[in-house]
Amino acid sequence: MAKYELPKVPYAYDALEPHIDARTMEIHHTKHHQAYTDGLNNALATQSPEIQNMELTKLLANLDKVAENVRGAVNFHGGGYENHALFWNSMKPNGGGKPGSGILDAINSVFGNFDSFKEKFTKDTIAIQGSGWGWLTYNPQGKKVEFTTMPNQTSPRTKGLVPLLGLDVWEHAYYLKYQNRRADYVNAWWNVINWDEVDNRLSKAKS
Ligand code: MN3
Repeated sequence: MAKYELPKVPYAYDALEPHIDARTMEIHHTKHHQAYTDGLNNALATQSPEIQNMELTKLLANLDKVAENVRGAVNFHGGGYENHALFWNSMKPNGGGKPGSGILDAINSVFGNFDSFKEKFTKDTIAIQGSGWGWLTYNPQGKKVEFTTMPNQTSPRTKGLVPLLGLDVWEHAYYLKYQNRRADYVNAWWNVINWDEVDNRLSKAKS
């Protein structure tokens, strides 16, 4: 059984230059994302058809259903699989700027205004210790967006949150171009965000 395949990146590896360089994109996708894909398939291979056939988003939100001996692997590789698929699709060449009305209203109602949100996301994501992600999520309980950081590849879904926009701050995401300058990478990333995609995710999460 090899249910999961490496998802496509919807633009060329050099399309996000100069903000994210082609070599980083290529290695990040073909090596790192591939490794999460393989790791997820391997972990699920030992599980029942019921678990194997469960939607990944559901699986990540219900890790207690997975046998204990592979739970950590499904958390890590399953999170890594979905996080990266979301990541590629939430970027585009000539992206950035301010988001459209739906997501902007949601951001404004929680953070006051877009600049305050951007400042918090930037500051708290740069401050992540070790490897992890900064996330704008939708909380279906509170019916509002929220910012959270997650360690390693753990999905926001494990906390009942729907991921809307995530930034990977593992060193593999930026070290070739930015070396130790994580802040420069985070600041550059705002220029490639695909806000239409983020807005679509919010609409879906609310419906
Ligand atoms: Mn990564």
